[in-house]
Amino acid sequence: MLLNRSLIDQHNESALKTHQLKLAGLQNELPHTEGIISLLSAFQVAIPSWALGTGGTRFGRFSGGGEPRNLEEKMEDVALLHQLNRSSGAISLHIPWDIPENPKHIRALANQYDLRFDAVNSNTFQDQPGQNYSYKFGSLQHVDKTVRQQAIDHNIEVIKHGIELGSESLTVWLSDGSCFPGQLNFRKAFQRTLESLQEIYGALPDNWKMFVEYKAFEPNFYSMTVGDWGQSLLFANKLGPKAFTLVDLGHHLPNANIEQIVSLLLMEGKLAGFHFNDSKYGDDDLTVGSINPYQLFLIFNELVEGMNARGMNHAKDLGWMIDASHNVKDPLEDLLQSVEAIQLAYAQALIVDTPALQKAQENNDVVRCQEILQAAYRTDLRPLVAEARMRAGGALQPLQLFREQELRQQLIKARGEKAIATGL
Ligand SMILES: [Mn+2]
Repeated sequence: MLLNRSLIDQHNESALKTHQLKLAGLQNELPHTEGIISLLSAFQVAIPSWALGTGGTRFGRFSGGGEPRNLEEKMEDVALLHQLNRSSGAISLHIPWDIPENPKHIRALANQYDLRFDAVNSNTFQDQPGQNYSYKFGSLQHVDKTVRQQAIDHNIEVIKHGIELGSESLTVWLSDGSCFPGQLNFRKAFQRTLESLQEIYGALPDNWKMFVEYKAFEPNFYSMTVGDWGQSLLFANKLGPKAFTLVDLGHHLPNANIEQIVSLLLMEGKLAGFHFNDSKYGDDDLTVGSINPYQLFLIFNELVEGMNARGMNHAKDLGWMIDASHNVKDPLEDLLQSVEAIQLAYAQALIVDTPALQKAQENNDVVRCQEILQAAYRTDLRPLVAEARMRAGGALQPLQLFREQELRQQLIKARGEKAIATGL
């Protein structure tokens, strides 16, 4: 279901006067607003295929109705988001939850919706029906070579699906690890995982990247074999130039300095990109920017500074993906909020007075450093983000338009109250 173009125009027309007043204020205050608007327009965030239905916890799941029932409907939802905000022009698939049975048709549909396929994600953290060997004690690290081979073959299969869709990266997140001291020989688990990853790496096409995602704990609670950025970087360095470390914001121990991790990975040319979300306690998978928007800004500040230092293209050289779970919100509303939060943090980072900050740093002027960062963070850039969206053909206020047009009710009408997204 797509929105009639004229409804977006009408919405923009009705909100235009107020918007222009706010925008003019910013244009007076800030230099280079045009440059920022064009960077914002180019910046696209991939929507994960697993985040379009209602998520849940191990205690329960409370469905919201009108969920996409198959890959085509998931793409339809992403297309709707992209139509509203013009910044969700990519989808990240999870295999086997969303196997493209007819890749030609899926590719044509993506073209029609102006979507591209971002990283494909493998899954060796669950057993699938009909699977020969269990991943109960790990996959790529498993003591039994036949289990490892099954996991390797699955990852190669995922690469093949990705090739058919025009994807150019594979994200590997492993739940491998141990729950109790003594359960695992850490060194052997690392070596086996490395050997398995090397086989998968060997199946990557030349223009592909492998993203090695880390996570501090859960589902294993004593050790994770790719538990932090150091371990991920070890793997990435040993694998070769096509392997990178993927940062999922929720995969750290509490209070980790993620912005520093990002800065150093960028310096080493080993940052893959992001899984955006937010958390209060652990891997909560909450809406990015909902708990700690200042941290998100600080991360983007390091990203912008670090990417500029390496002459990188902000939009294309890293992977920008959301990885969240929507347990109590409408998934589409949550994703609109997520993309807006990311765009805002990016915009705030773009207005940081970097030369002044660097000078203050060299002079040990700690007070000035804080003032410079917080001046950017406390500037309300929502009108600038809205302007970029409108110029690209989107809505000034996507969330408002989503509600005004009762889009969820329409989806429920089309798909039913009890529709459940595949994989959930
Ligand atoms: Mn993730």
